[in-house]
Amino acid sequence: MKLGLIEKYRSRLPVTPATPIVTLGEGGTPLIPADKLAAIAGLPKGSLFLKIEGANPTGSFKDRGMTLAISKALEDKARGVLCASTGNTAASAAAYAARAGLPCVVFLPKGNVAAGKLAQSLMYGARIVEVRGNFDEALATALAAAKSSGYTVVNSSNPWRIEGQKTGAFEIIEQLGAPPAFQFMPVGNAGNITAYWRGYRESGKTRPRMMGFQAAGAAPLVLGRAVLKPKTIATAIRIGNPVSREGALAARDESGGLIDKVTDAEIIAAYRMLARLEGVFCEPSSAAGVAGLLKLSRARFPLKGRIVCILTGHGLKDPETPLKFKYKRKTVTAGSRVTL
Ligand code: AN7
Repeated sequence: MKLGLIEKYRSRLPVTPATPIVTLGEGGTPLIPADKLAAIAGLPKGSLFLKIEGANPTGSFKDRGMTLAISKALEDKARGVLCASTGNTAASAAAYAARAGLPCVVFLPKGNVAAGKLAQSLMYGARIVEVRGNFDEALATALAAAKSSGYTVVNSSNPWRIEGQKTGAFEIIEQLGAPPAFQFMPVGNAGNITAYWRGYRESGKTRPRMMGFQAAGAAPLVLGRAVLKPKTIATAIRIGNPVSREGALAARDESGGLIDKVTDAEIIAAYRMLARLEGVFCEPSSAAGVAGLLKLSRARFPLKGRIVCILTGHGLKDPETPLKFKYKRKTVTAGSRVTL
């Protein structure tokens, strides 16, 4: 039987014997080498790895924080849980709330949530509030609704979310036998880069340089100011005013890393390369870190040592984006001769 990550890392997480554990067997995701991508980035064989967070129970890294946030909400006798989300937090909250028997309300930016994520929230039985506006506006709407409602907010402003997500760093250290030299990852609300940095710091060994990448049309941390109308094909990171801004900047500065931006074209190129060259189908936002790695390698940024890219969500979350591309395909009559 696969234990969830709370049981695995109990001594390093804020739980007590009285905490009711709500788990779907999250964590323990694969870390696999990506030698073809490494060659394209001019890196030696065996130096580049992908952390497949799409292998979590609801298909994204959000499950790491949600197992803890929902367990704590249950322990605290919350009436229910709510969140605003670009889709993955909502899907994860809805699943863990269903398992806990807690009502769940999700506030979604109308028209900008990938189909698979919306399908998940519907299936898990969450109440769905579609907000005419972007994620940042949906979050403000959700927080106003939460006030004196008895509902616990499970956005990454919830401290348990970050605590749970830090376990990604613990796993990578176990899988490599040591921390990597660099970690590349997408940045939206900046909870994940904050959480990984905490995990690496708590592990008390050498630490990677944290390399975060935002979409060029939604890059508040690169510009140094909020973006009122964020725009990107990578809807998961279509966020103009990150909640964990300070955490992300600290991760960058304390690790000697950087937070940069990548264009939609660069994101899509990396997204397609991952699938075609490595057999790894992630969602577009997840490819932002790899797009950043390719961008830096083109600019001859000095990269040395082992590099991990966090692929935050599964490609099947968003079945619509791939269908926009042109592919060669043909239709034949059954029984007709097809030459290969
Ligand atoms: C696939 O679900 O913000 O920088 O509301 O779904 O920790 O926000 C999702 C974010 C990267 C960015 N990759 O992580 C939400 C939400 C995927 C994501 C991010 C998200 P953070």
